Amino acid sequence: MGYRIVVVGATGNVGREILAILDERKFPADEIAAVASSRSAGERITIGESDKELKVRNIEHFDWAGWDIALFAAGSEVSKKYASAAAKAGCTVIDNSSLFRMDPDVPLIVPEVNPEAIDGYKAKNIIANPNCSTAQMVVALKPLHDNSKIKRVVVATYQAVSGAGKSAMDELFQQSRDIFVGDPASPEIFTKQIAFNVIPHIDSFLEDGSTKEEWKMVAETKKILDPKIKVAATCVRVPVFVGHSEAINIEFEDEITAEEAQDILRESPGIMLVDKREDGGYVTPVECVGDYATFVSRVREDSTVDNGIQLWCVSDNLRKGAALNAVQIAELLGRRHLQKA
Ligand code: 11C
Repeated sequence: MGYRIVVVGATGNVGREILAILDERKFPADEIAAVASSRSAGERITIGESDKELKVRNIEHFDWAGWDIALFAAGSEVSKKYASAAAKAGCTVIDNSSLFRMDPDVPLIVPEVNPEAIDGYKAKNIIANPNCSTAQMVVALKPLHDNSKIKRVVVATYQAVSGAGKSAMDELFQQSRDIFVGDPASPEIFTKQIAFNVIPHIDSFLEDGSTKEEWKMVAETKKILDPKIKVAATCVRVPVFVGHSEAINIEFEDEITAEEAQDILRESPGIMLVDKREDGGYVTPVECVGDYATFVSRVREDSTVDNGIQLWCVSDNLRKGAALNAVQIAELLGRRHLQKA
């Protein structure tokens, strides 16, 4: 007997990836319900590259009773409206939005980093999935932190437009084409031209001059990995369709060489070290698309601080940053709590 799984936001960027990954990893599902807003209800969607199809069901009339796990990937508003009802009906919610992440009764999980924290999910029957830029960073930081405590992290992100949804991908495509043929590029989703440009602004501005995306990297890293770690983040949108990149500068309590850091990262779960110190001997976002790994390259010592290491980290933001992590949480939940005979 397998699980009865609901995917909410099944027609979106992350929802489609969740369906593909459930299929790729042969998640033991007896039934999968693809659920979305009334606008998409009735559409037929294919699962990944397969010829399997699902008919999209309307969330407004969906009965959560009898379903084991719901993976929500439709944004905070939809989670706010439906996630608690689903959880109360006995369907464990794995939520991709930022809505529950800082709730002390909701575990925020990256399975390679803090799997044991999932045991607290019963308080609300909800588990939160972190922001994509946090997920890949904590995968890279965790094994290094286990070796020597991290005091401070300074990170600059280079985030793909798919993090902002399908229409943002369309905007990059359209603007690139417009500029190429000499037409003006008109920003709609982004505040400035994104084609052939970079924008140092993701999510809303906070009073201290930082953005919500930057705040998420700080607060989520503390909740997932260690509240003592100080994080300074600058989050930047770049004209890349899929794959977030991060330049990460880490300060440790104890001395660590670049070679030791490479050896640790090479052996760590979820990480692929590609660090040849030669032309092309590193990973770029286009190479990580469709992959599960968090790629780490350019590991080197930072001689401007005591015990400093710098590295480059790239991952598919729709996969490890969202859909894959959510499916891994479902797998972890199955192993630790919801065993099926
Ligand atoms: C972006 N990181 O790249 C965002 C997308 O809190 O789940 C995910 C937002 C979130 O725009």
